[in-house]
Formats: sequence, C-alpha cells, structure tokens
Amino acid sequence: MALHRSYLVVFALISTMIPVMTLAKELVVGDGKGWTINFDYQAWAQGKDFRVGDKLVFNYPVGAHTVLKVNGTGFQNCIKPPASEALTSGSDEIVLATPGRKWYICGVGTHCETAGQKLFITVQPQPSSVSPAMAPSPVQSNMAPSPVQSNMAVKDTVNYQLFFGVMVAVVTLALAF
Ligand SMILES: *[C@@H]1O[C@H](CO)[C@@H](O)[C@H](O)[C@H]1NC(C)=O
Ligand SMILES: [Cu+2]
Repeated sequence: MALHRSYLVVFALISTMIPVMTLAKELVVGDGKGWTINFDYQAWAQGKDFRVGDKLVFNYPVGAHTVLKVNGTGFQNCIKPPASEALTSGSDEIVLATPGRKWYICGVGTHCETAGQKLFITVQPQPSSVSPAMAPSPVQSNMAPSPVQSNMAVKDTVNYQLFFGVMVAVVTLALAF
C-alpha cells in the first residue's frame, strides 16, 4: 500500500506539471527535410502555432547552409547581415523570446534569392498564468478591443489547463490518503 501511495503522489506531481510542459514546444524547420533549398517554408509554417518560449531547430549538413535572422526588408530582398552573425552548427536552435514577426534566411550563395530558402513566422504571445506579474494588466484606455480579446482567450485556455492539472492532482492525492 505504501508503494502504491507513492506512485499516486508522483502521478499527482506530474499532473500539475503537464500544463507547464505543454506551454513550450520544439519545432523542427522543414520537419524531416530540414533547412534546405527548394522547400516551401511558407507552406510548412502555415497553420502552425508559434509561441513565445517555443524553440526552432534548423537541421542541415554543416557548411551547406547557414541561418541568418533578418528584418522584413532583408527577407524580401535577401539582404545578408555580416557572416559573423550567421548560425552555422548544422543543428541551430533559436528560442522564440518575443512575440511578433520573425524572418530567417540562408546566407550561402543565392539559396535565398533563387532557391527560396527563407522562413517567415509570426510568434504569438504566451501569457503565463503561473506568474501573474507577466499577465497584461487591465488598463482603461482606447486600445482596440480585438488584441485584448484574443489575449484573454489565450490566457483563459492556459488557466483552464492549469486548473485541470491541479484538479487531477487534488483528486489523486485525495485517493492516496
Ligand atoms: C533592416 O536590416 C537592414 C540590414 O540588413 C538595415 O539596413 C535596415 O535599416 C533594416 N530596416 C529596418 C526597418 O530596421
Ligand atoms: Cu542554403
């Protein structure tokens, strides 16, 4: 019985962590194809949910490609920043730290211009219900209602996940003792 109980306690602890664990995910750019030429990265990004805290992984043979973060103009016209800014490890990881539009291009040859090796994504904010200090405070202003509304919806979802995890934990602990 003691062993059985400790299993339940572990399960309860894991349950409370599930919502936190689902908050960040790893996205392999191009999936199995990786970071390469003649691949439609806009189609790949289509419908995917990019959130602050998520991680992009660019996989490619070392030397074949690089990853450069650029702005919208750089993306449009394939303007390469200095080579010293390039990621070159062949398994480059980028944690999406801020919301908004992000652009990445390859710095090798004319891969960006002629082979479409460029990625554009929009990162959504990831409101955290764990640290209320980070949540947007209700401000009485003339802000457009739509972004506020969508933020609230995301926050509600996260709150629900956390609530569900805590409920499972409480019920499990109640059964254990
Ligand atoms: C975009 O980046 C280029 C350099 O790659 C820079 O010259 C330009 O000023 C930047 N544009 C904006 C709007 O920041
Ligand atoms: Cu390339």
